[in-house]
Amino acid sequence: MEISALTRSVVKRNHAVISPDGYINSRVPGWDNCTVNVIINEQMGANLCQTVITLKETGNLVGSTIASQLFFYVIEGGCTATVSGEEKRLTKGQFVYIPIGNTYQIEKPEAGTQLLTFHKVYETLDGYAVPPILFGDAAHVAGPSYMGDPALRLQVLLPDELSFDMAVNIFTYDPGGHLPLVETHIMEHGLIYLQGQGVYMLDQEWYPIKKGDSIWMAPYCQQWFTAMGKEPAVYIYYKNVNRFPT
Ligand code: UGY
Ligand code: MN
Repeated sequence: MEISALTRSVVKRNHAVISPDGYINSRVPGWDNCTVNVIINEQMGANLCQTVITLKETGNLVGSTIASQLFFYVIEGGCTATVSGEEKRLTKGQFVYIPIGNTYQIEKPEAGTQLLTFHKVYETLDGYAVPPILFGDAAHVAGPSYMGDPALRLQVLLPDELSFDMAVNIFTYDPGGHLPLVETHIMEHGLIYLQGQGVYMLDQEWYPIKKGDSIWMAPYCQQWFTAMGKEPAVYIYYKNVNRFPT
């Protein structure tokens, strides 16, 4: 018999591993007929919010972006997204970036639709306009090798432009592939595994990780990952970028 007092989830000062076995649902005003799990939030010391939303067939998300920009990514299934009047059907691997100052509706989901969101308070930059609404498809984003290692591939989903203060990337590691160095950096991450498994080192502690798990890494949380198993390990991650280090 499994012992319900055990979990792989941990929440520490500068990192967290959240596995789905610890999920407790939140009710979010405007997000109806769905299950919302708030994975990362300022309550844990983070400067971003990450949620996973599982929609019923009647699921309907309505809202507007005010201080925070919002990024929706379809993990499973499909739905219709309308952003300030622009409507598109989104399926697995597709996404929409919603800058501040817009209204949105997500509706008509397929059964079993699961969405990922990243939210970040937008920091304006003198001389640059707020970025535009952006619909995209990860399947159409190139994945060049990372730092010259063909076992690692990085897809950059949002434009590499100064008007954007957040990046969302998909990192794919072939089995045995690993980060070429222990990263020690000011940027913060939120991520969720879309596929595979491996071992993550966070702040000199070691964690087994697999599909469905999420991780928060605070600024300067040291990080390294190696993929294990028979299929590539894939995670989609958030990173704050392009602003002056105050
Ligand atoms: O972009 C990054 O900082 C990325 N290489 N970090 C990570 O995957 N933990
Ligand atoms: Mn990093």
